[in-house]
Amino acid sequence: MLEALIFDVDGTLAETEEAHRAAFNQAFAELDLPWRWDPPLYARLLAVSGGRERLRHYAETCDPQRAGPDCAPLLAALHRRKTEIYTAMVRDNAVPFRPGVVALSLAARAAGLRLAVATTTSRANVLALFDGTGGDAHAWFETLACADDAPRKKPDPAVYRVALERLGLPPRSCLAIEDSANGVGAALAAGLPVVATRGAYTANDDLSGALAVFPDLAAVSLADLQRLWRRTAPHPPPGPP
Ligand code: XBP
Ligand code: MG
Repeated sequence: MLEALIFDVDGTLAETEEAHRAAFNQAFAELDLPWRWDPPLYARLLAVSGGRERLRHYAETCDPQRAGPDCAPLLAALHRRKTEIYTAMVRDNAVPFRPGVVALSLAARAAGLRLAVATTTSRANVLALFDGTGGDAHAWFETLACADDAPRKKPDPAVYRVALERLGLPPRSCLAIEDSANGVGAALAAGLPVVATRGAYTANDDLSGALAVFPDLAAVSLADLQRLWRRTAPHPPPGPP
């Protein structure tokens, strides 16, 4: 029986990456760095999960003189400030949940399914997103597995394994909902069946391995997800002849 839905956050629960991008650029300006991430560049940089890892990748590939062992304090300060800016931004100017997310979450809970989050962003960012949308979501999710809990980022399966351990469920009794190639890869590597909803920044991602790819969840019912999940459930052994 499908027992839990495990949601990714950025790009899946909400289209938050534009807010992340704005927060990165404001942090660059405040620290007098000549860095500006426009949407096409940010789309490429999103191949690297994790803001901290994304900053290091950008510094090493695009501004190597600032990279190297001595840039770690700068990158850490940048990411701390970016997170402060982002949490204030989404707390004050709500980024709404994507179409269908609220209805599906409430239907799943009403049907007795458990909900969890598995994300490479920080817990602070997830809590700020929930605050900005009115706060109800704090009660929907039984556990939030975040970057704080799993330093190795997607497509590494670590964050999904944390969510599964906290739920006390085997991967096959859950269904992951993701938006990106890294996210689908992480769920599959953790042994979970996964469905995907393409986000604004993942329109061209390779989502192979997902049971289904939807434009969003607006037209997706819990029954649809249960039908898809049942395709992956082990068939009961044949009965006596
Ligand atoms: C998306 C990410 C995050 C955000 C930035 O997370 O890769 O790194 O882009 O947030 P997911 P941080 O899709 O797994 O929710 O700066 O806090 O990493
Ligand atoms: Mg995502």
